[in-house]
Amino acid sequence: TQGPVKVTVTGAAGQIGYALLFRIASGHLLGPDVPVRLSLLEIPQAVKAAEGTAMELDDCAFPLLQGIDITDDVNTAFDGTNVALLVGARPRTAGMERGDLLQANGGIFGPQGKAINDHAADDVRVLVVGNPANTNALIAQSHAPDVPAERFTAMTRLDHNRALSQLAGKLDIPVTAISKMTIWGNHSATQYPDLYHAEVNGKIAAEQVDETWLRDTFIPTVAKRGAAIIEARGASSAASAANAAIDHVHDWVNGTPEGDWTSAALPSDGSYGVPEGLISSFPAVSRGGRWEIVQGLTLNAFSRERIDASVRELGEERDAVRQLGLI
Ligand code: NAX
Repeated sequence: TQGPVKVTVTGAAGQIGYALLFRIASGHLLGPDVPVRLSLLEIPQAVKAAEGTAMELDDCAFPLLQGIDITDDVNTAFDGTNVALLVGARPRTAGMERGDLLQANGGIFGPQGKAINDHAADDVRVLVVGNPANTNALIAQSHAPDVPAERFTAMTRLDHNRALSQLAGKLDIPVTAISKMTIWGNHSATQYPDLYHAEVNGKIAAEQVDETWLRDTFIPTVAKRGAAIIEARGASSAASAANAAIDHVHDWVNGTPEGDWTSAALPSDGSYGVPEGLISSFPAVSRGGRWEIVQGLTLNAFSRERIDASVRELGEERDAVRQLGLI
């Protein structure tokens, strides 16, 4: 291939950025023989901190890292970018209404979508991590009419990995014994981690745990894990979020293993009754550098109800950003 792959990370001076950049530069994002060039986007007040992180990246002398650009200009940041990790977002602060939150994020993800549209490489792939991730991805995508819609994705891989870990702990098995885990819907408390298709050593996971545990412990533990981390650490998930972003892009570029799938929030094509265009989490495989939604799964009444509830929330978020003129 010609030249390094350009990876843009927004919110580069934040805590996820700090956990993410070193793994990108060491080859975990794209592969151990793929040179990378990093582009760090920050707000002006945080550029200096990003420069500090870049000094540390230099000091690692990573063989694959071919350069680091740091900017507060969105057009520069996405110029020629192949992989865009949209991490920086406006967090909800005390007294902030949902409309204010969506508005503030619209002000970030709209211009970033436009800059990606106008300046990124033709093969650009976008992963939105910053919350509300699914709807921020929708906002960015709606400002990038020239980029295929399928290139805009949002992260539910952390939820997926949390679900693997919780199930493995419950059954006292290694995570490698589990396949076909799915997170459906929104990256929010309404998300639905599905054990009716997940398998443990080839057998349906739901049949190996009791239903009370599945419904009253497993699902809420996975869905509320972010809050539990904040409670324990005094800060939100950072290294695990960075790890999940690495997993998502790695699988998107390099493919998912045969006989298994993962979870990713992808623009719906109407599969499983999810309205077309909503960026919702699905069971997904990656083949030839493209995500495909796993087809043909049968949903029981419980799963149907849970998925519908989460998708309804996504629809409400879309209506809200539409009303605010953000998409
Ligand atoms: P931090 O507050 O540590 O870092 C965010 C960084 O973004 C800051 O350095 C800030 O200056 C920068 N930023 C803000 N606006 C920007 C803009 N317009 N352009 C460029 N940079 C900008 O947050 P961190 O813990 O790193 O989390 C980042 C985001 O990830 C948050 O929105 C958080 O809610 C979200 N998360 C998403 C997860 C997921 O599974 N999808 C899990 C982890 C995390 O909670």
